[in-house]
Amino acid sequence: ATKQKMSLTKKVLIGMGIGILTGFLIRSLLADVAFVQDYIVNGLFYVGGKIFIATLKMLVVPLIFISLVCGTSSLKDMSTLGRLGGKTLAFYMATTAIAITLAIFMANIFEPGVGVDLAQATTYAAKDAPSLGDVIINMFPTNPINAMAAGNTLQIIVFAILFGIAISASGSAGERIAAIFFDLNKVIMKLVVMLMKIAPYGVFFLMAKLFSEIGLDAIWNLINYFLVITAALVIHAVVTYSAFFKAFTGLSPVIFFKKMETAISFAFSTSSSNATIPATLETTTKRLGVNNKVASFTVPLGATINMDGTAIMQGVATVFIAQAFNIDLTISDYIAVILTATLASIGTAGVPGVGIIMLAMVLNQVGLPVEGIAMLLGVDRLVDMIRTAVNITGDSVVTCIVAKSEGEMDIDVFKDPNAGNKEE
Ligand code: DAS
Repeated sequence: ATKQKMSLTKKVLIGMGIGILTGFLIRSLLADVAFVQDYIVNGLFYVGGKIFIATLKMLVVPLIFISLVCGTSSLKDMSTLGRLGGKTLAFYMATTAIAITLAIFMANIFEPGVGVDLAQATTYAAKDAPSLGDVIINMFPTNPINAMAAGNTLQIIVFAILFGIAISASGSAGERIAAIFFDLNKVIMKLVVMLMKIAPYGVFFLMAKLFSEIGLDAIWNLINYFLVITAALVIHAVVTYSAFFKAFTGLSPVIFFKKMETAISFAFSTSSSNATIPATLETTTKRLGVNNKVASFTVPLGATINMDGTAIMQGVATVFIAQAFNIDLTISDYIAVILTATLASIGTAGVPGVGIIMLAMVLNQVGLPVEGIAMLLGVDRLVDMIRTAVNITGDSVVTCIVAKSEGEMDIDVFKDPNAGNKEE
């Protein structure tokens, strides 16, 4: 029988596993071998990982613009877009609110911050929260090319939607342009698949470099904090998402999670929702059967404004810092935390470490000392990987729910275990 081609997912998982192992071995056996540090860790691994991230980011702007113009121009009418947008925002906000409430609840039960040594609480420069008005005004690009050059995802989304609507209202001229964007979308998605072939190696380099530097000692002195966050992230992903997925699509969450493996491992190893957009878009359309007219809107939007994993980190971190500094939070403080964390996530893109920057805004809002963040930085690199994986999983769950409710999900593709693995 022809040797069954090992799926990309398997290769990526193997690349991740070997990378983590290699990192540990180098850290424990070769930490002081200059050659290894200079030419392997800071040479090969560093360069390889950076190139992998760059190839993913290179695709993000053209992919969002082309797929969203393509998707919006094929929407029948404006009311569809309004309905799509309304459902998407409602589910994104609902899952984030549940996430942060779960986090606050668990942090109050397990009290990870009680009795923590405040020695490491040094200074931390905090940025102030954008007002709702600013966030909404900043969504409209004054110069769309500049928005693309700056990678301002929300502005690209707004311009692409408006441009797509104009195409669908421009008669034959619009049809000709729409056909061009349809072809462009096929090409850019082919480019995504081509570049995903280097993923097993890219993921290996990222993990090997990270784990040859970061030790688990960073976790030990924050083990309670790390465990409470990880538990909340896993519960939210497995329980909340499975319940929502089953309740609103009627389909199997097990198949969903199985097909999400590649995108989840991309998010885990890049710690960037934005860089994972190509993988999330390819997974939701090719493997889960979501029509591009829905995914092209919900996936980039979700990568930017929907960060359930980040909200969970912020919920636990806020309670942890309050406990560490012996400050009691009132119910209205918690409500302020939930609102600020949700609002802060809208104004910031999905890039590594953005959650910590937003955490400072949340702490400021409730008058908690931002110095507390300095205590959490040591373990944040690892937490960022797990919470980013939850962020994009939440984006994909809502994408499927909205698509299914619009009749824009191909159930045969969803149920086909090999969907997306076949070379087109
Ligand atoms: N790394 C961010 C993301 O890409 C999440 C975070 O920093 O909290 O989703």
